[in-house]
Amino acid sequence: MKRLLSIAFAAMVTNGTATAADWDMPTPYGDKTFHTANIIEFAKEVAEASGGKLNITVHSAGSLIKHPEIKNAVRSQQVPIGEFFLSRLSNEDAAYGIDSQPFVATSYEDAEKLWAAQKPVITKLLAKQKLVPLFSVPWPPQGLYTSGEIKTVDDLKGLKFRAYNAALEQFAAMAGAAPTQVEAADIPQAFSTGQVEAMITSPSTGANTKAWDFVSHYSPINAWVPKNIVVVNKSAYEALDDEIKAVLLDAAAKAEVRGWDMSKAETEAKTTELTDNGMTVVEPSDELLSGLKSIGSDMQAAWQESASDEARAIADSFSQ
Ligand code: PCA
Repeated sequence: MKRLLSIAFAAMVTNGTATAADWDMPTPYGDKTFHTANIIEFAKEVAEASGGKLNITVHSAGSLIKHPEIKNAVRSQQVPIGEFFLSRLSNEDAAYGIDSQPFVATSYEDAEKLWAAQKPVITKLLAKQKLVPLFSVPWPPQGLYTSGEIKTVDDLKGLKFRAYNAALEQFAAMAGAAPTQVEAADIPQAFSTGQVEAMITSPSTGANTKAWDFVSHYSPINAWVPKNIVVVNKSAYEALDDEIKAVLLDAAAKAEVRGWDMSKAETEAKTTELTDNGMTVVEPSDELLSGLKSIGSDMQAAWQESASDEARAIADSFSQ
């Protein structure tokens, strides 16, 4: 008994308290990104509300784990928690990718409705991998960055195009452009070395990567509203005391609300930043939009054919 007690005491001394946990949290995007700022705030709230019993250290910009490996790192318990771009998992199930399908959900209102339909489905899918979703936050609606104005889909032909997931790669290819996958952190280099010459992303990522150094025009085509997600490993979560579990879930719920608000505020603020730095913001012509939408409906038809029943159920409940 005496020996057991002294072991317990040693554990208390090394950990501060017997139940304290220190979690490393890899995230893909840089510190200037509002998603990262939101997560840092989340970590701070968890540390405060748990009285220092759960300390989350955020490792941003892929510094601990590279973006494509974050999900599996959480799954394999290499790290207990992490953030990634949700639709990157579309190769596992189309349910993960519906927010990145062109012209399905194009406003925050749509995105909220889509998330309500998507959340229960992906929660079940993630549970099979022993992952628990904590919160998900959208990027501002996605727009088009080019040198010179794009008036029709034909103007995109042959452009070396930066993509960040399979859906965008497909969309760019169907528009006649030549897509290449590039992480957000590598955008400036990809443009400066001529690897890419155009992209679709949010005003946030455009402004954070100083798009004005490489392209002259931004067109808010508002093609989709994709999301990041924060997930925790089930075993790591279950190892927490009930009181700390509640702290984590409460901070997560707050981070989701705060993140959506931050995203909405960014749309205008970051578009203004593009203009302030000399970019021309042009509303897309009807011809461009209808051309892009028609590619979107072809993609949607193909998506429906290959999607799982669960994924199709999301689309059905969203369109009601
Ligand atoms: N920014 C991220 C994903 C979507 C967005 O707006 C990126 O460009 O990689």
